Amino acid sequence: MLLMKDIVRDGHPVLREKATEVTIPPLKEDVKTLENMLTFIKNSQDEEIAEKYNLRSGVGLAAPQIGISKQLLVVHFEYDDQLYSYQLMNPKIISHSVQKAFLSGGEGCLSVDEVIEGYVPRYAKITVKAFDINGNPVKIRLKGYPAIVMQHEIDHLNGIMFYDHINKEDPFYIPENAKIIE
Ligand code: SB7
Ligand code: NI
Repeated sequence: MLLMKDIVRDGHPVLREKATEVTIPPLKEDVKTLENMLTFIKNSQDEEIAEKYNLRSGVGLAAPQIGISKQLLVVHFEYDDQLYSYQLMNPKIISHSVQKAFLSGGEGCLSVDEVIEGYVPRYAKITVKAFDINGNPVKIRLKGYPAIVMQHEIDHLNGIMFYDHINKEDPFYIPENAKIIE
């Protein structure tokens, strides 16, 4: 079972590497990693389990965050009465809107212990091509909050942290035509 001690913290070089693609069909080892990652995220959202094991709640996780430099990610959350639960291999953003969007409360990261304030502008809509846990190709269209979370996770596979997107001169700068997500 994955615990907070297994979460790699900011400053570790693995968080700045470009993760390598995994083979399709997937190796058992990579399937196991995705299963462990999803269980961790579900546990982190379960009040009792999270309290017992001192887990910080998260809506997603990328393999580099557990020290594995491979293109594997999970997201798991409910939004607008819809469940967004994905275990993805080799995800790629194949198209995106011109419009940007950002969370009014900024972002956090399980690998970053401090609160870092500022808006994190991202694409408002994205289309992602990836492989699911069975090695089947999937094409996923997301907008708003789910699109933001997916971009946060894909960034981890490219060595990018959320605060890299915060405007250095003015952390609360709002790009033109950006959508604010409450
Ligand atoms: C706020 C939080 C997340 C994504 C977008 C906005 C995910 C936090 C958990 N993670 O560190 C996953 O990488
Ligand atoms: Ni993160």
